[in-house]
This record gives sequence, structure tokens and C-alpha cells, in this order.
Amino acid sequence: MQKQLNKIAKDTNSFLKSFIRKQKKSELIIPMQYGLFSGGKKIRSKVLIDIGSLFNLNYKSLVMLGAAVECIHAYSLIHDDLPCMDNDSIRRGKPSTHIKFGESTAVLAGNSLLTMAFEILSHKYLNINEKIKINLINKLSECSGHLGIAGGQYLDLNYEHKKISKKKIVDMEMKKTGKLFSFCCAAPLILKKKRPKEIKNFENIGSNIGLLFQVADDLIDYKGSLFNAGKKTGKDKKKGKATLISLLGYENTIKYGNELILKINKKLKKYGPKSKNLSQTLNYILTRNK
Ligand code: GRG
Repeated sequence: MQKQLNKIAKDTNSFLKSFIRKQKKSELIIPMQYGLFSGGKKIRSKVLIDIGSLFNLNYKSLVMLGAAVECIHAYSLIHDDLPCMDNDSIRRGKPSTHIKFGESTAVLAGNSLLTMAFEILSHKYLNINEKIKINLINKLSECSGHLGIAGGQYLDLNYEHKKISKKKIVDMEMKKTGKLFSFCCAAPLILKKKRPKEIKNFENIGSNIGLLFQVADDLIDYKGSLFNAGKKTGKDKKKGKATLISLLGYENTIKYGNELILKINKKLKKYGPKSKNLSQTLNYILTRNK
């Protein structure tokens, strides 16, 4: 699993580096690269490639789609760390982008990474049918906006220090973290021109993977260390964050995570041994320490 993840991270970074190298230079490139190449796991790309392998899709195209997703992810982390958001000074064991380059530069580097995702999807390097490209761009923009990551982040910030129901917390996590995973699960089916119903099924799998990811993130914040996690831990309680762990407790949250894995695996059963990679990824997501 770790070997596959390392290969995907290496291939994604190589694509992104060469994409940036071929562009004109600007002052923002250094902070953008800092946010993109400071050691992220590339787990979203892994999920996208695992789903792509269920449908025998071309690895290089999947890496490019993953690269676009990683640009959005890096953008969300840069903005998430800003003082007006979660105000974190350490990310991936290093100073956050705004600590290193200043707040306004971090905002602009984040914005530029968002638009870079769509430059990648619309670029001629991604050699796919134009209609499919438009569908991918439409899905990724929908997942990133007010109905997706940005909307989820709004809820996350607004739920602080309030008593929030489990249903609302799940909805918030599925937007904030789940929507990007939904794109990763839907994109291979969009590429394969599958029916909307099938695409929707995989979007739902993505929402549950996002929720699983967030469950693990809560567990890391609760029990993990700065050394392993590469970011400060124990913050959720201090900030009065509405999390599943604050509602269910530590043990029940682990149980909830395992039940999510069973639920997702059940949906993947019809793909037989081909779904083994994704099942391994799910276990990795829940048991990771960073
Ligand atoms: C990106 C459209 C858009 C809007 C910005 C700030 C913000 C609005 C959203 C924040 C969303 C956010 C930070 C969700 C948390 C997801 C999460 C647990 C991230 C950590 O992901 P990892 O562990 O990170 O995959 P690495 O470091 O491995 O890349």
C-alpha cells in the first residue's frame, strides 16, 4: 500500500512540476509550490486511481485528474490554515504557507492553485473528448463551491461552540472533506461515459470515504502527536469544533469508522478482486497516524 502511494505521489508531483515548468514564471509560483510539494500523502489521487482500475482506465490520464484534485486540496489547506479560518501555524511539519510568505500571498497562492486545477482539466495534455472534459470541469467546480468544500468549511466554522446534531455534522463533513473524494470516485465513471445513476452511486461511495477520512482526522486530533501528524493536535476540543468524536466518544468513533468501511466494501463487492486496492486504501485511511 505505502509503495503504491509513494509511486502515485511521485508521478503526480512529476506531472505537476512539468506542468508548472512549461508555464511563464511568476512571483506566486514559489508559495504555490510550497503548498503543493510539502509532502502531502496524495490519498485523493490514490482513491481516484483505485476506482479507475476497476474500469481499466489509462493510468496517465488518471494521474492528470488526480493532479487537478491535489491542486484544489493544496488550496483548501493553505486557506484552512489562515488566521480567519482555523489559524494553524504548522502544516505537514513545516510553517503554514501564510507563516512563511505572509497572509495576502497565501490567499493569492491558494486562489491560483484553484484555477490551476481547471487549467489542467481543460488543457490539451489531457487527451480526452471535449464533452467529457466539460463534464469533469462541471463536477469538480460543483464539488469545490458552496455546495461542496467551501460550503462545508463555512458550516465547520459556524458550528464552533454550538451543540450540533449527528446528522448535521455528517452533512458538514461530507461537504468539507467528502466532496473532493466524491469527485475522485465519480471522475473515472465520467471518463467511461457511465450512466448518471452509476455515477451517483460512486459519488455516494466518495462521500462515505470522505466521512471515513474525517473520522480518522478526528481520531488523530484526539490521540495523535505533532511529531507524527505534522500538525498541532488536540485543537478540536479547544476550538469547540463540532465533531463525531465529541458526540460519540473515542471508542464509538472507531466503531463508526469500521462500519463505514464495511458499508463501502459491500458496495464494491460486485467488482471482485479488482476492488482489493481500494479496500486496502480504506483501511489505510482509518488507521493512518498522519
Ligand atoms: C478549496 C474550494 C475550496 C475552498 C476553501 C478552507 C476551505 C475552503 C476548506 C477547508 C477544507 C478542509 C481543510 C478540509 C479538511 C480536509 C482534511 C482533513 C485535510 C487533510 O488532508 P490530508 O491528510 O493532507 O490528505 P495531506 O497533508 O496528506 O495532503
